[in-house]
Amino acid sequence: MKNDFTFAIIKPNAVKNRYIGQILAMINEAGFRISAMKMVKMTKPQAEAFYDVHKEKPFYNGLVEFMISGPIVALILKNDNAIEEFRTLIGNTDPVKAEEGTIRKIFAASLQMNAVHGSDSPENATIEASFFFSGFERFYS
Ligand code: IDP
Ligand code: MG
Repeated sequence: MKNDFTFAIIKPNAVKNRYIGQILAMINEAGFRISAMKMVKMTKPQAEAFYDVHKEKPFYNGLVEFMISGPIVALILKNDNAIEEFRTLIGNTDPVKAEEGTIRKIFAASLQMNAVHGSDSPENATIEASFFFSGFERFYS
């Protein structure tokens, strides 16, 4: 069965550049419903834990520093086939390779500062959503 939610982050560069509104508008226009949302600034241990899967990668330290450089917006988004649909909406990790009209193509500053995060599997969506939100903070209808 295809999953019905994904976990997303509006990253620090997009928050700093005042793109929250435009990105949320694109998310809504693409048919997603917001199930949970908050703006927070991660601590270094939190960012390290969130990106633990990438800890051996050469970009890990830079990524952690970037993700704690300012507030982020964390989101749980509902839609049919949410993970795949959201990854299509945001485009390739590298904005140079991302399709025209995708969120990363429009709002990314670089490969690292690529404006948004989207979960890559139902397992990771569940882990990531519960890293940021309790059941009490989620709306299920
Ligand atoms: P994804 O966000 O499209 O799933 P991942 O490979 O999971 O891409 O990488 C996580 C994040 O790490 C990316 O969104 C980007 O911010 C950063 N990143 C990935 N590859 C590089 C790189 O080669 N240089 C710098 N940052 C990178
Ligand atoms: Mg990823």
